[in-house]
Amino acid sequence: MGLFDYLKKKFSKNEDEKNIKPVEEQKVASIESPVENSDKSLSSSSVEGKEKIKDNTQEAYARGMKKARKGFMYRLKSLTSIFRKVNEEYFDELEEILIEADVGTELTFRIIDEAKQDAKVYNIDSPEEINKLVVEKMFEGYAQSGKSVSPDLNFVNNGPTVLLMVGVNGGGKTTTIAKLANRYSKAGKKVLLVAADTFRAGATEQLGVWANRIGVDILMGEDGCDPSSLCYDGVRKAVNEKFDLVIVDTAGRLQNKTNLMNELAKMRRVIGKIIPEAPHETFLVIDANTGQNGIDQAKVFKEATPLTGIVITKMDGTSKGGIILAIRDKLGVPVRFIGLGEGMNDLKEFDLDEYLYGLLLVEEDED
Ligand SMILES: Nc1nc2c(ncn2[C@@H]2O[C@H](COP(=O)(O)OP(=O)(O)O)[C@@H](O)[C@H]2O)c(=O)[nH]1
Ligand SMILES: [Mg+2]
Repeated sequence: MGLFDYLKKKFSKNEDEKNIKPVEEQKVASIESPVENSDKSLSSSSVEGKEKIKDNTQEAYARGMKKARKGFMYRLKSLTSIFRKVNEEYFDELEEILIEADVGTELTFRIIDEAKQDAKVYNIDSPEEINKLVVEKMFEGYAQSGKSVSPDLNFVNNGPTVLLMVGVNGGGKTTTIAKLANRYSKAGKKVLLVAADTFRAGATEQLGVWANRIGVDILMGEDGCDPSSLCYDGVRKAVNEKFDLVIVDTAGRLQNKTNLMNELAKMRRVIGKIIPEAPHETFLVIDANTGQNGIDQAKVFKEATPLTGIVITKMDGTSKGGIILAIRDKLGVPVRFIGLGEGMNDLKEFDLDEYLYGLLLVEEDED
């Protein structure tokens, strides 16, 4: 079964789920845990509750990826009405659409070259068929390079789990921390926030407002105080007071890689003095609108500190849905969560199938 058929089948509302093969058997869907798995981490145990979460997720992806869909799938479709057969010009247009969707030049050239070869070898000249082929190639690569990492946080059994959030200013770190804190506190976890972005004036207050609103604890220092000592105090407090999750906000200074590296290394060191395995998770937050520039930033962070996951924010605000592919291609770090809007519930676990459906197949909003 091809990608499109698989997705249509999986997401069609009235479909009897038993007819759908398990995800592992599907060509593209061989990565990351499906939505069903992710529900386990939340408190909802009833079938009805699970259905609700699933619907919310699907709806959030469909809504949040509208711009990306218009920037990609609608353009692909419009090509098919201009060309009746594929030719060199068709491939040029296709290449432009992929590059503008931020799939990345290298990956785009690779995909287009392969598609041209296939078109020749198998004698395919229908634009629709070539489009399908290209889309399948885009995501086959993702599926193959993706290890089966669960997007949900890996909680440790004993003591608090520590999550360090890094990324440039304005990317959405603080907002994402609030969304994660909200998610896990609702699921019954005792959450502590550490406002270790002490560099930017007002950053501490911003996190404080969120903590208050969500109803979780926060440890704050003075503006300009040493972020590492705040981390130390935060993790010690979390151990003593039996918190389940500590989320550490950090400053996003990128001007000087050595400084960034030193600062993050120091934070990790002091956290490790209290819990040797911590931080258990380090997420890099990337704004989907930053395109290739965002990928370059990500490389700097990856060199500065070990990363266990990426959070892509503001997917709702971009017509460039391909950044997910470029990230996987360039960084090899799994995307764990995706920001699909400003609301507290608009942060979802990254699910390739939901993402693809949102990018390729939702049709009701064609205006
Ligand atoms: N539309 C949209 N806006 C977001 C999303 N995530 C964050 N933002 C906005 O991005 C802006 C910067 O976020 P902030 O968390 O302060 O970034 P930080 O400097 O990295 O901590 C804020 O206005 C957020 O509301 C998202 O997924 N969608
Ligand atoms: Mg911030």
